[in-house]
Amino acid sequence: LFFSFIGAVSAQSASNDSEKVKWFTDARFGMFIHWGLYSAAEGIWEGERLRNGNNYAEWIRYRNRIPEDEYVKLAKRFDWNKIDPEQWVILAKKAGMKYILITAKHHDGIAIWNSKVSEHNLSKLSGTNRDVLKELAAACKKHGMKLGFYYSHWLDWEHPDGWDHNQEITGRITDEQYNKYWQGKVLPQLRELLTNYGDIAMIWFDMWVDYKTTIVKKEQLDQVIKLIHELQPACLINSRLGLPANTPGIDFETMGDNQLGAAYTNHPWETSGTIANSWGYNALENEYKSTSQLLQSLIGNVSLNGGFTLNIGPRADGAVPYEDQTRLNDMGAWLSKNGESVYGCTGLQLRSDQHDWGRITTKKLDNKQIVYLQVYNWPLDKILRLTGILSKPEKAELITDAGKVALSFTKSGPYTHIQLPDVAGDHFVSVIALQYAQPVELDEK
Ligand code: FUL
Repeated sequence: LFFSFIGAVSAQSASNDSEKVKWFTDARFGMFIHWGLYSAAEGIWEGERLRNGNNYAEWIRYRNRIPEDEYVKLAKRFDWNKIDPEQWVILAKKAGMKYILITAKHHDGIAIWNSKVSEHNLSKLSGTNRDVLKELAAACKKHGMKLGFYYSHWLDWEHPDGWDHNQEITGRITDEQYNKYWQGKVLPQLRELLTNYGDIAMIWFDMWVDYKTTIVKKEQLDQVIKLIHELQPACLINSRLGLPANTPGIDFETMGDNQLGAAYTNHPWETSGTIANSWGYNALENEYKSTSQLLQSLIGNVSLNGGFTLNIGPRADGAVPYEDQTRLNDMGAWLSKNGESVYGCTGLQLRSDQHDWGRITTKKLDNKQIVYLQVYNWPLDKILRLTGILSKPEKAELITDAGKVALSFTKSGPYTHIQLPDVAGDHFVSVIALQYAQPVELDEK
């Protein structure tokens, strides 16, 4: 009796867990927003660009050793007449994104909402009654967009008992001091975030390291998980809390910054990526990824069972850089045409990814299976060679601006050869949908 009871409980919770995360694994594409006090510095401090290291403009306080009293003055540069969070939501929607994730508190320690827990918040510092998260939550609700919060739990360069990995700003602190920060800021701020803004889809914590190698204690992480489960049981938690993806309480894995998937992974995961180098607005940015590159990051991850959270770094007045907007609009146009090959899709676990023309995504539809060939390179000889699927498709169709166009194909053993028209289906990535009567049989040899 005892054992069967245990079995029943764990089977139950496993299925609940996959139910809980299903919207996320179906969504595949979301918007990250890095916006905080640092946005007003724009990556430059007193005529000097970011000192050493990467180009992360949201790190300027740390990198350029900006004293607290100077840093908080940046709040005066926020133009509340212009700031309009609904514009971010409209842009995300147009881009085909299914959720928004915003930096509620980044490493600088400054909450961007009207936090009662700490005076170090943007509303207070910039002298407004407005609460950007209230407005963003209302706009998300209005437009049917899921909302999640980034929260820097590990690093906090404002709090006297907070942590900085090199111990240069907050100094050497003891476990007891750190626990004061945890109990006095982290937990109460999370409580605010999960109480005052309606349904929160996820809290995205940020720590690249395992808790074992730093000051955070497992017990403290457990307190966080417990609090979230108590306040909003449906809210997802990412692995950067400091625990591996398969730990109970961790709903999905977050890869390294801009680190795309390398192999098919069964548990839910995502990569967060930038359009240029920085996450926060950087006026000196000059290396932008192309729309094709960003689409390939999204598709490549989906083909390995992952998702993609693409960042924008608005300025202090809320404006989204033109380069970000154009890419998002182009991705949205592509998704409105080819979205069926991304949303709700995963990849095929072929023996090896032998295809030089692109990637494969797939989904089950009733009893059928659709396999999407994501063609990055349109073959010059107009024959697309697919290897590794033994089943014969019922039909092959190219998705074009004018709708789906039937293609002829030949089948022999593990090879499916598809005859292509002269003109590609899309100038970024062309999608060919192969429909199979049953789940496909793969070539295991
Ligand atoms: C990193 C942070 O240090 C960066 O500033 C940025 O927020 C990125 C998404 O995660 O770990």
